[in-house]
Amino acid sequence: MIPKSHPRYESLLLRDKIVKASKEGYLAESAMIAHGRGEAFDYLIGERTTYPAKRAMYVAVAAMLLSNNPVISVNGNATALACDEIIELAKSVNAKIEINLFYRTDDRVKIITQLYKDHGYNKILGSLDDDIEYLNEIKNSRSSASKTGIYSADTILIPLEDGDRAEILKKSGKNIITIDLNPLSRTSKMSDVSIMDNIVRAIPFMTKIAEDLKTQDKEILMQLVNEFDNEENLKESLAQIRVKE
Ligand code: PTJ
Repeated sequence: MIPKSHPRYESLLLRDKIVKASKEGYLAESAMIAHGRGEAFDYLIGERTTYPAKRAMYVAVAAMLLSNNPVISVNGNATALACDEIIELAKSVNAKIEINLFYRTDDRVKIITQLYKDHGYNKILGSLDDDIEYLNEIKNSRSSASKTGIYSADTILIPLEDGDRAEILKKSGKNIITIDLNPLSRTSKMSDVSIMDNIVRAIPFMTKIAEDLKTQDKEILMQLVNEFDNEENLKESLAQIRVKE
């Protein structure tokens, strides 16, 4: 038990979730390295949601609400840290959820499928019995996608995504949104909307934004999306990294 008074309480809680998920057998072997990298960037931005991240979240939610087939892609880390919150966001923007693993194994897919069921979500795509197609006709697991999900999606939210996979998705012509604490990652640079924030803060905030944007006219959502410049926003995100003594 971590005492609530511990100065690193929130951060240690997330580490605990990652350790638990690793013991449950559904994380990639390198998941803790990825988590540690995220943690370091979060530390450098003061573990807060910055203004450029908020702006990107408004644009991301608007884009999802405007899409015909938005999909939230989930991997081991995203599930360990924000399973319930992802389900909430999916409901709120009417998006599908698809298991999309960089290090895909049947065992991991099985455990993650069951986990979402245990959390009340039975419609997960990318499971073992789903209809799988290959993006850009590349026949390997990196480009596999559910026929009714990522394969036919127009907008995909890919939190904590590896650069290779992001590149394949981008090349297939999809509108890509990422949540990635590293504004210098290939995924952040390649995406159409990059949210430099911790997934545990970003996803619930996006659900709140969705409740607001759902009441707005379509023109306002389109304006948000059209006026957004991801490159500029990433520069502003990077400038949020300040080393204070
Ligand atoms: O479950 P799998 O097989 O799909 O594998 C998942 C990982 C994350 C291991 C895989 O996609 C991977 O290797 O990813 P990368 O290349 O390490 O990229 C993950 C990115 O997520 C890095 O840029 C991290 O800084 C960032 N990141 C880590 N934790 C968080 C985060 N971003 C937001 N919130 C976090 N909590």
